[in-house]
Amino acid sequence: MQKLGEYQPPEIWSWESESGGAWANINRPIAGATHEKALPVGKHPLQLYSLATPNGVKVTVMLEELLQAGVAEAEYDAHLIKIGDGDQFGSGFVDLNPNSKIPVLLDRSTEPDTRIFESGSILLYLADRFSKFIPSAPAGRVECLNWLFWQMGSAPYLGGGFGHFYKYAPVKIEYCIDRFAMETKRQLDVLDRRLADNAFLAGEEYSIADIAVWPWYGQLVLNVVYEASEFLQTDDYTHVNRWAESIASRPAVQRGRIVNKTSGPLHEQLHERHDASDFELRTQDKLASSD
Ligand SMILES: N[C@@H](CCC(=O)N[C@@H](CS)C(=O)NCC(=O)O)C(=O)O
Repeated sequence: MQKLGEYQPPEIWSWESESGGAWANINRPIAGATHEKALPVGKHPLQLYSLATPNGVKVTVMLEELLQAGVAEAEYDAHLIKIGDGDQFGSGFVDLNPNSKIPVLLDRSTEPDTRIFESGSILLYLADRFSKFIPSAPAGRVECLNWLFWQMGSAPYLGGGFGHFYKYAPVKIEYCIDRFAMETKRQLDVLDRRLADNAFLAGEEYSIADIAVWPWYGQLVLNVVYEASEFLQTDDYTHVNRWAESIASRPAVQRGRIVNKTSGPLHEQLHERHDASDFELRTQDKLASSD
């Protein structure tokens, strides 16, 4: 790597595989599978292949919310995909998501099976399938989708922009951190203004818009992602904080956020979820004590 300010792009970019960034080992300029590997399949119609990053948590929260709401058909198996080990480049995974990113859902109750990738697409699929967590009136539905798609377009500036340069890049680059801190604060202000007059993003009803936005922006103000709440002064966004705390206290969110989690306290790590009882019996603290 060159010193800051000294880099001049060459005529043709070439892949420097050891950039030194936190995720350098899995970043590649090409798509497709790197190895043959079939995915495991559990007993439920819904098979989730994921990891508890904010994008993964959206789907496990949604599935737990559906179950909490009494939708028994939302029972699911959540298989762990270790992206740091390159599981997303296995042939079975790539067959389900050619973009090689978690989360991926396979619905085996349809003929043929339905693959769903992109977390927003998964949330919308589940909401429509079970008529839950999406307003039924056209105006409410559109507002819900407005915020769902807002999240899909905005969070890469928070994650790939701010989070990357603040936490993961091998050097702290003021220009990059400034640029994305500014955009992140602007986005928090967008949310704060919306939530000043509305309990939830789509209005008075908790919906897939909140389920998509909370793991990123809710967990940012709760200081769970990037440990940047002081740096960004996130306490200033009082309405976002009120909304984030109310969602964090939901039982389904407390369950969903620990599914496929491989870091943090052991009682908050449920590596795989195949049954509702796993929350009681199979978190890492329980598995360790039964060894
Ligand atoms: N827009 C996608 C983003 C998914 C995504 O970026 N997933 C990350 C983890 S948060 C991933 O699988 N990264 C692995 C890789 O880039 O190789 C979605 O919302 O589903």
